[in-house]
Amino acid sequence: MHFDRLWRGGRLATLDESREGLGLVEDGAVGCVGGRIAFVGAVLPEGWTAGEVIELEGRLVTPGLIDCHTHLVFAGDRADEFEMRLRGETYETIAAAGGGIVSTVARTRAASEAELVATALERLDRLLAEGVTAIEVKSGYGLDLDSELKMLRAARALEDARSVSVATSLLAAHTLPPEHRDSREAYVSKVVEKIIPAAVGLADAVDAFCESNAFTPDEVRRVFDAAKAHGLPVRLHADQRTAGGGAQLAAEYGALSADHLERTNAAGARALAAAGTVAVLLPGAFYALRDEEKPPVALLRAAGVRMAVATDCNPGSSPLTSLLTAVNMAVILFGLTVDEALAGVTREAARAIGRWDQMGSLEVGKACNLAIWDATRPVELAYWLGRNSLHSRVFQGEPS
Ligand code: DI6
Ligand code: FE
Repeated sequence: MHFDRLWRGGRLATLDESREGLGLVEDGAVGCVGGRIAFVGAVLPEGWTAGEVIELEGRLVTPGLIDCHTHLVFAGDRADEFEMRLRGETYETIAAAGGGIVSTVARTRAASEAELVATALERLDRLLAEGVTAIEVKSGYGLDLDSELKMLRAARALEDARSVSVATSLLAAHTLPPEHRDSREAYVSKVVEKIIPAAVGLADAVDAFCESNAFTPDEVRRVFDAAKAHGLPVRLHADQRTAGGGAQLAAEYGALSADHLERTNAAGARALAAAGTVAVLLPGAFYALRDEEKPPVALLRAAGVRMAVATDCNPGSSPLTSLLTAVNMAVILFGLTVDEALAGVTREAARAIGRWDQMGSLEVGKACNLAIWDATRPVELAYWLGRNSLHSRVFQGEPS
C-alpha cells in the first residue's frame, strides 16, 4: 500500500464507535491517500510505502475539531451591552429596549460582504489555531433577503480563504427585523416564500430561534415545513431562555440538532433520543449570560441523546472564540465527562452538521483531518484553561 503521507508513533483517539470510549490506539499510525484516511491502526500493512513519513513522537492525535454551532459572521460587537449586563440589565431587557440581536443586524446590513469575511476570518483563525478543521456558520443578522444571502456567501467564502470545511445554516428566523415589528406574519411568510427558496444551494440547513421573544412553535413549524419542502435539514435553538417545548419541536421534525436546551425537561430529552437529534450544548452562552439553569445533562445521558459541544460564537450571548474553552466549560459547568466533551467536538459535532459520513472520527474513507497535540492524555485538552496545546493541524491530508 502506498500512502501520500503517513503519521506514525502517536496515541490516537480515533472516536471510532466500534471501539470503546474515545477509541484509543497506542503507538498508532494514520495513512492518507488523496486527502482521505486510507489506514488507521497499530500494525501497518506489509510492504507499505509513503511519499512522506511524519513521526508523532508519542503525541495525542484526535480528529480535527468541529465547532458545530457558530454565528461567526457579523459586524461590530456588543461590548457596550456586556457592560450593561454587568451593571444588572438582562439579555431580555436590553433586547426589549432595541438592543440585542437587532443592533448587530443594523451593522451587518451596513457592512460589505468583504468586511464580513475579513472580520469573520479574524475569529476563524483563533478557532483553527486550536485544531478546528470544520465549522458551522449561521446567517441571522441580515433578516432580509439580500442581507441573509450576503451572510451566507461570506460564510462560504471562509472555506476558500482557509483550510476548513464550512457548513452553513440559514437563520432568517432569528428575531423579528425592526421593519416587521407590527407584521410578524408577513415576515414569516417572507422567510417561507422568498428567503428559504433563494437560499437553496447556499445553505446546508435551516435553523430557527424558538423563544418567547423570537418565534413561536407554530411560526417555527411554518419555517421548517418550507425547509423540508426544499430538501433542507433543520436545526433549532430550543429552550434556551424559556421552556417552550423546543426539544419536542425539533424532534417532531427529525432535526439534525436541538441547541442550548437549558430549560428542556425529561419528555424533551426522550423526544430527542427517539428522533436521533443531537443535543448541542453551548456553555459559553450559559456562562456569559450568567444563566442559572443548566441543560439536563443527566436526563439527556439517561435517555441516550448524543451530546455535542460548541462555542455559539456570537457578539451577544457568547463572545467565545475558543472551542477548547467550551470543552473545559462543558466538563466544569455542565458535568460532561472528558470523553463526552471530546466526542462533543468531534464525533457528535459531525453528526450535528450532518457530516458524520465525512468527518468526526479517524476511520478509513473519511477526510484526513487531524489535530496533533503536545499532550499525551485526552484529559489534558479539557484540563487547561487558556492553554492551547495544539502541535499541528492537518486538513484533508495537508499539514497546515
Ligand atoms: N441564541 C443565542 O445564544 C444567539 N442567538 C440565538 O438564537 C444570540 C445571538 C445574539 O445575541 O446576537
Ligand atoms: Fe446560537
